[in-house]
Amino acid sequence: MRPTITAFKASPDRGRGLARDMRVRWALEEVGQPYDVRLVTFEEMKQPAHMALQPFGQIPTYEKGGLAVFETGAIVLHIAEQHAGLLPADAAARARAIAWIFAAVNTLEPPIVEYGMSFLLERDKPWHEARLPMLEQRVTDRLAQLSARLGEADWLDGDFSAGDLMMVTVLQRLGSFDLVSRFPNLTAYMARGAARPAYQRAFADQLEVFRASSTSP
Ligand code: GTB
Repeated sequence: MRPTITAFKASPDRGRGLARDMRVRWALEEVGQPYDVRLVTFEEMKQPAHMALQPFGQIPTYEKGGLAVFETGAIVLHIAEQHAGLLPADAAARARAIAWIFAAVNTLEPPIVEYGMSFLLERDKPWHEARLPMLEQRVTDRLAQLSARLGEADWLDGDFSAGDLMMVTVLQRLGSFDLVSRFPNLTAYMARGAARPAYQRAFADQLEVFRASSTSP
């Protein structure tokens, strides 16, 4: 049975791979699991049918058989547990890879999203300029720590794992800002992730959805 995920019918990122369904698509491609996509509008995401799957009215969701999962960290972990390829077999290495999933969504993503959202939502506020250095410092501190841990390694802990997949997609949220470029090893790490064939297939698929949505009447 193929799982079904949800994604934006017309992604505000214009197909740049920044919407979070990208993480789920990439994970499914890595493990070779074909899937279906149900595209939803912002309005549909707030309707009871979707809210039953995702209590916060967001994408993505994952459904297979009678199971429905929300939150990208949980979805990617579920996929990694159901298929070989995204988590090591060794129990200790597996626990460490799972720790990187949580680090991505719990330690890196909050300051990165807050920094990005400050430009979208607070630019016209009188205190925006004063607050920005603090937000930038919070992100830079985490990037410096991540950079120090990664060092010259290809991936965060041994082979590529679901932890790397989540971390790369979280770092991509900084794409239009000049912060990751201060850390050449993180820039190379992101490029290694994006060069993976599974990433490329996932990216092409989500871009195709955007192209179709912008040409349809
Ligand atoms: N913690 C949840 C998870 O990881 O699954 C967060 C899910 C989430 O934020 N979903 C967003 C959403 O549904 C889409 S990805 N938002 C609609 C809403 O809340 O009403 C976030 C996103 C949106 C747009 C861009 N962009 O344009 O660049 C990037 C990322």
